[in-house]
Formats: sequence, C-alpha cells, structure tokens
Amino acid sequence: MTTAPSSQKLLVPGTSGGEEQEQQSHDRERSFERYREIISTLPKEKGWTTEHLYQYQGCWYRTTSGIQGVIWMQEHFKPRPADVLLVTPPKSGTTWFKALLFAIMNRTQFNTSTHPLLTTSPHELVPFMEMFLHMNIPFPDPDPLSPPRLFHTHTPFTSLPQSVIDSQCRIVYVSRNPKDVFVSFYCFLQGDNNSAIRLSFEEAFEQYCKGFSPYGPFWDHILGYWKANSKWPERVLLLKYEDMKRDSSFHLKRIAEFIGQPFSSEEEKQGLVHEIIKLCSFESLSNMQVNKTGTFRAGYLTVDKNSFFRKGEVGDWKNHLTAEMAERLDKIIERNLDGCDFSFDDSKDT
Ligand code: PAP
Repeated sequence: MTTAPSSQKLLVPGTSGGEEQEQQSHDRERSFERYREIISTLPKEKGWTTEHLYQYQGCWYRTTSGIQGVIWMQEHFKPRPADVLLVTPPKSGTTWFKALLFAIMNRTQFNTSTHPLLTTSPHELVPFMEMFLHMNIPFPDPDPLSPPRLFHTHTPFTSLPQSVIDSQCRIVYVSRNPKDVFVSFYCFLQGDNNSAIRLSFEEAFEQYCKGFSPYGPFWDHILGYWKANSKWPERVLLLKYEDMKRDSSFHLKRIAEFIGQPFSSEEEKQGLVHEIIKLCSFESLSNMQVNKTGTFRAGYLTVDKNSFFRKGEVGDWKNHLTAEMAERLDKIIERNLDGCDFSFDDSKDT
C-alpha cells in the first residue's frame, strides 16, 4: 500500500477545541435530566442482561444509557457530505466492516507494516456514535477541509439523526443471517464481563423471535434500511456478511466505488484489494496481539477485545439451533421480510 491523502483522526475524549468541548460538557449535564424523563415513560420488556429492554422510537435497547446515547447523537451529530456511516445490527459483522472500511478509506496513508489496524482495535479506530455521550467525546465540527470521516452506529433508520437524512453522507448497511446473529449474540453475552445473561438459550431465542432483542425487532432494522436503499440507492448501500465472505474482492470494490473512492486499475494491479482483504480477514485480525488481549472502554462498558472474535463463519447456527428453532426463525424471516428481495444464504462456508 502506498501513500495517500486522507486519514481518520482518532476520536478520543477531549480531542476537539476547548470552547466547543466545554459547551458540549455543559449540554451533556443538562441533557441527562431531560433524557431520564423521556426514558421513564418508555415501554419495557424482559431484558437479556438487564432487568428490562426499553423501547424507544419502535426499537428495543439493552440499556437506558444506550437510548441516552442515541438521543444525544440525534441532537448533536453533524455529518459532512463526504462522511461515511457504517450501520450494522449487533453481531452482523461490525468489527470486520469497520476494519475493511477504515482500510479502504485510508489506503494511501499506510503500508502493511505501519497500518493502524496492526496496533489498534477496529472499535477504537472507528467510533461508535451511541457512546460519544458517555465517553465525553465531542462530535467534531463538520469542517469542510477535513478528509472524509468514518463513523459507526447500530441505530435503526427511523432513529438516525435528521442531519444524516438531510445530508449527502453515504450509509453502508451490513446485515447477516439472523440465525447466526442470534447465536453470535448469545455467545457474546455469555462471556460479557459487565453483566451476566439472565436468560437461558431457549428463553433468549423466544424473545428474539418476538422481536424483543437489543436493536430489535431484527426484521424492522433490516426493512428500514432496505426501504431507504430503494428510495436513495446512491446514498444507502446494502451488504450481507455472507456475500462478503463468498466474494470479498467484488464487494470490497463495490464499497470503494459507492463511497466515491474506487480502486484504480493501478491499485488493483498492485494487489491492494487482496492486501486489504487479507489484513482484515478473521484469521489476520483475530491473531493480532492488539485484538487478542486487553480491554477497551465503550462508554459505560468495558469490553474484552477478543470477545469480538469467536468463529467468524457462515452457518454456525447449525451447531446451536434445533431443526424446529431454525424452521421457526426461517418462517419469521420469510413473513417479515416478505416483499423485499432479502434472503440469507444458509450454506456453511468452510
Ligand atoms: P458488534 O456488533 O457487537 O460490534 P460484530 O463484530 O458484528 O459485533 O460481531 C462479532 C461477529 O463477527 C463474531 O461472529 P461469530 O460469533 O459468529 O463468530 C465474530 O467472530 C465475527 N467477526 C469478527 N471479525 C471478523 C472478520 N474479520 N471476518 C469475519 N467475521 C468476523
């Protein structure tokens, strides 16, 4: 990989200008109170790791802090037209696509021996917008001279900030077979060192099927972005975890083109597409020391870096769901995603 113009600035607490930061800290304190009032009126359901899930604007959240983060983002985030927003339902490939997008957007800045992905978790390189409030990170000014920025959110389309809808920024949406998502989520929460899972595998499955899961119902999440893509195909790109697994090269080039940074034939000849795929592969990322050990702070949570790497396979649900469970979920997917051309490949990739 050779040199290039744009590089994502790491967004860490206290990195923006003093006055602006002070103003945001002040807003923060006043906002907490207002948010608490909003949250006290919200519908509740049995939680997975907390007593309750809370429903805000039609979507279920695992914690009230998560909702506070969404409202804060709705009120404060100002995108630039060149910015890129990665959106995923949890456990649908966030870590992988953060790495891929970061590598695509910064490909002329770094070579394979100096790449930030070798020393920094994808979750630290690509900020999760719902956590800005709790980590006291000011949303940066939409400085027209700064290079395109990359952000991530799990937020459903209907709760995206109005500023995002009004802007020309690109949205890259990744979904994954809900059967694999459910298994991945349950395994992740079992190992979560912040809060033990309160539900058995069967109880959690029941809740998932009813739509009572973090950022659920999962079908509404997918449908929201599917509709947005139908309306604004030039602004919303739909991708699937399974497709990226099967034909990484094709989909990587699609992403680069969509965000306005297509690979030149020279870059392709140099093997840059394959270098990025290799760098961001499960084998590569999961074996890096930076992703194997230690924790990072995600707002009010401390997360083990290795908890984002389990198997990284298509079809692992076959080792966990009974035939009845799989059939039930298939019917739910079929019924709720009927009318949109969305289907998920079930075959194992290995
Ligand atoms: P998040 O939404 O909570 O940030 P996310 O990264 O989407 O999590 O989910 C982790 C899943 O992605 C894990 O799937 P599994 O449980 O079925 O194994 C993890 O293994 C998988 N994953 C992480 N990195 C990669 C990668 N580079 N390639 C493919 N899959 C990956």
